[in-house]
Amino acid sequence: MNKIVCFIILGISLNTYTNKVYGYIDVSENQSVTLLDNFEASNVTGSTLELSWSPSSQITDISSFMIYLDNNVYTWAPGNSESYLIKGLSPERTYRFRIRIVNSSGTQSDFSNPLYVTTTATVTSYCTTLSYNDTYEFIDYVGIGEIDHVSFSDGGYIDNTDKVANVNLGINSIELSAGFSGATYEETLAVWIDFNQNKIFDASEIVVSAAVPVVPEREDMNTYQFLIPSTAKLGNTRMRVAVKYNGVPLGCAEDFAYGEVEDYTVHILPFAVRAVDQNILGDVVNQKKDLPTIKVYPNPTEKYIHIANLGTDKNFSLTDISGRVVKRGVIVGNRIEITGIQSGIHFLKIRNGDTFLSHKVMIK
Ligand SMILES: [Ca+2]
Ligand SMILES: [Ca+2]
Repeated sequence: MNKIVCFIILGISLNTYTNKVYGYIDVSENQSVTLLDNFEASNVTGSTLELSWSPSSQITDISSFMIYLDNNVYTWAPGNSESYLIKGLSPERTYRFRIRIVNSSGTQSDFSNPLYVTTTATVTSYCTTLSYNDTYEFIDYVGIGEIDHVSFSDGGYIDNTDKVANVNLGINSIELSAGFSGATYEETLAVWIDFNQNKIFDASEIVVSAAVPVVPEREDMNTYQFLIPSTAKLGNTRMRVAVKYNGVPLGCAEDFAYGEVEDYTVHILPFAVRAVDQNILGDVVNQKKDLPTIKVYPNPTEKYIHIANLGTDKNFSLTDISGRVVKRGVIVGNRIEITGIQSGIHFLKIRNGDTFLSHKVMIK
């Protein structure tokens, strides 16, 4: 099919760049011309490959390269570049790459000849992804299982895989917070867990994708529940957390302008047999290890939640029935003031290192 929608011939000489430039032209591949010399792929893996080319012998005024993956723009590369690392690909799949050249006045060239590349069968390492700028917004809290990690800007990406959380097949929860150095912005949080341990975060492994709620006083931490399917492989695997300004983060395919990416390890265990118990003070929803003697009272309550047998001061968070964290901090004086918190069922989580207790509390 020869489909030329429109074109604008900008030059006079048949041998100049401007003569090759078309205004937003849609041409079939058999009309495409070779605009790049030595356009080829190397270092092909199951999820990445490197495109490279030599400076065009036909075009001299190059502002940038528009790299197309199949029919979509994958990225823009600077005009002085001669290679680009393509990330976030799937194993054993053939991709088509084409490039258009953009000149200094913004006009786009025709497509280059297509380059077809097939990725390998296996992926040997996790993809890298980062934000270029984590000055204004970043991840400042990740809480899951034994992980209770407060941070600030970490340079766009940080490998926290030395931090390990035990999780179970079935329903789990994670607490996340985006931090800001000044004004707050519209952010989206996303979490992936590599359930099948193939070192690829695919769409079925997104466990959280949510806009950061805009709430007063930067109390922007939320608890998100998610399901680890019974098909997930047991053992250690990677969890990736990302926060991104003005858009949904992608697990591998992009580096982006504003936000942060943090990687952790989760240790997936079989389905949990949860200790649901009734004591005189309320329902113990989940209790681990060395916190069996802690008592929470009264229940219902209206001004303070008292905690008996606490021992040393411990971290807590209080979430409402929708999962929003309404208060968090350190328990001081064996009580938590709840004045001003809306009435209703809440969940008090008390942390002490790698142990925690969740307790259902009715606030009057
Ligand atoms: Ca951080
Ligand atoms: Ca995977």
